[in-house]
Amino acid sequence: MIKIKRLIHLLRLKVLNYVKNNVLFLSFLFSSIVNTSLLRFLTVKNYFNVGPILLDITVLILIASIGYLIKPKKRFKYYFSFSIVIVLLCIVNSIYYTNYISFTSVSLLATSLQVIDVSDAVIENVMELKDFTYFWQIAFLMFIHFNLKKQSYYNSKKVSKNSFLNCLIICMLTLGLFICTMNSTDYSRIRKQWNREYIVIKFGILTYQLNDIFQSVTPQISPLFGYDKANREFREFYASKNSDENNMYTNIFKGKNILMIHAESVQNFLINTKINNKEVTPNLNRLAKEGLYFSNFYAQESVGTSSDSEFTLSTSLLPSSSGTVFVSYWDRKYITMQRLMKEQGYYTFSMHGNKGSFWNRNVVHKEFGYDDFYYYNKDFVIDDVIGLGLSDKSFFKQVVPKIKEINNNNEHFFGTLIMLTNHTPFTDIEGISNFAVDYKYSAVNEQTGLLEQKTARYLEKTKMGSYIKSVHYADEAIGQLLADLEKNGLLDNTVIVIYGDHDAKLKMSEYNRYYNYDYLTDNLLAEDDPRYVKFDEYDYEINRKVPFIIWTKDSKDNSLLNREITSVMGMYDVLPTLGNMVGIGSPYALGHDIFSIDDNVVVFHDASFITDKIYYNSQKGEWALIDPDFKASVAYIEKYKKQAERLISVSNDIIVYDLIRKKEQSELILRGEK
Ligand code: GP9
Ligand code: MN
Repeated sequence: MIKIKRLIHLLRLKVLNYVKNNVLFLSFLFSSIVNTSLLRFLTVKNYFNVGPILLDITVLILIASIGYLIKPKKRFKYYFSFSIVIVLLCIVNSIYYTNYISFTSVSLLATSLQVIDVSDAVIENVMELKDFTYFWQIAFLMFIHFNLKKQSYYNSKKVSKNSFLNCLIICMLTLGLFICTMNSTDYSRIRKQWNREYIVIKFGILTYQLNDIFQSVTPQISPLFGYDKANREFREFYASKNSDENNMYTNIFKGKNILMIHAESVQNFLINTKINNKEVTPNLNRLAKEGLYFSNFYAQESVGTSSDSEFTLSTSLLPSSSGTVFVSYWDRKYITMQRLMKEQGYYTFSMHGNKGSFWNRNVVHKEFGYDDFYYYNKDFVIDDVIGLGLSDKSFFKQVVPKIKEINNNNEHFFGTLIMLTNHTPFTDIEGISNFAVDYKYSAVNEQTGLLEQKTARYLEKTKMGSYIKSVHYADEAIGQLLADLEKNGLLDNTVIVIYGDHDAKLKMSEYNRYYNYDYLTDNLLAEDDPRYVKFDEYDYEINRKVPFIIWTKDSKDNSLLNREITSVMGMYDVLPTLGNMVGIGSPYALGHDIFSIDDNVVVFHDASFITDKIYYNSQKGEWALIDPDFKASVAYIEKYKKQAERLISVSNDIIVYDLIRKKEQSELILRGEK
């Protein structure tokens, strides 16, 4: 007992001694951690997560440890300067959060003056008193410093490599501890950095900001190398590219309003699907039946999911090979559908029920040529929240009067409505639709001899089940929108274009149950059962199709506009195809007008591709036949393999090296206009 007491006493003395000898170091550390945590508390209201505190401590000890290598008399200046940086970081982020519900990015600050039209932003409370609470750190450190000076503290100090090394060891330990708490979502989110709040909640503000610097600087550095080669290949590619010829669809929609509906995560296999004899998507089915329905259409997104699809649709280019265009390469010059429509005299707008900073849309949409971006609580009443933001039904309700006003004030409009509710994880929105996903059937009760209604547990409480309910909700929302548009006379001169932005990314096992459930045995069919539907990884890839529909009120009576197009088509074909119909086009489109090409190919971000004949997996170098009668030759595969790699490379070079802008600039110089 006495021994323990002595040990505790000794330990106390040691700690006190350590604190006495390291007052400045500890004061810096303490005040900085309080401030970075305070920022999290006041912004994302994240109180009980140890992860960000561990990482903040790691980064701060790393910074503070260098103080031990600095002469004692200059040490205060070092800690003081970093304190100012931390205080400013907290203040700037606090203000930014108040106004944009997100955190700042170096890449945005550098160009913010050109692109953020402040008058457009929701700056109701530019600054609040709470934004300045962080200043206490400066006063606190100065107070400590003057007291230490009085006690001649600095005279007794020396440069200490040992203390520095001890700090590094502690850093490794805290970092190791943090890494143990990370999951795969964390890794992917920090790499993509599109959900800034998530990163601050999980990693803390300091790691977020360091990661942001890295993400923002990489695209600036990479163009320094390889420009000449990229430029040559770019020019050669477009010099040899044939442009699509006019066809019977040319200008068919010239002068019509265009309303694009970005159908979040809606996949094509649910179109015309019935469960319990009820259609999952009755509204989409009707539109597909009455309009132009492209039934083999693929999104070509990469890690940038929704934003990549928006990018590919708008530009007919492919997503960038590293990072995402919306976050890292949004400031390059692109020929976009929005800009081209604007040049035709259209008013262009986008609307979305989530925060404007998501995917950096509040910056990118302006840059891409939308006159206005209506979003979240800037323009909508957030009266019904599901998942990430405003529910689709409430969103669409509020969208209609706005479109009406737009229609009254402009000759033509081109708008994009970005849906949100049908977003992963679909479990969050269980109960939003009463669509039954368990099998209902009648069977005779052997004891009573009477016919009974039975339910076999099919998809309820599975991811697939939640997804189907959620898609049903999205379909109802689309139905409601169309009915409201019609009521307001807004369908008379408007073309509705609906695209699924990417697949739902459900697991293969979900499909297995979906295709192979036998309600009579309440089990999955055996593989040797003749009814068994094989669904391997190739079927999975081929099944990632999303709907693409072009519909007008009277398309059902027009044989040109009332057709199913089964040729394989990709998101990059939308600009050439729809563009031809409205009288616009981009000379840099990588895709084709589907009505002018016979042997189309859809290239995915990893150089896998699909044609009407085969699906080729570039990772494995293997392919699956789509047309069972096709004899795939090496020459056929090689031709498309080369084409896929070339498209990806040219597209990525345009993005990274800003080749369209450079080409336009050199043309101006040649013409003597610059
Ligand atoms: C976010 C929404 C979803 O506002 O568009 O984006 P996603 O996660 O699908 O890329
Ligand atoms: Mn999406």
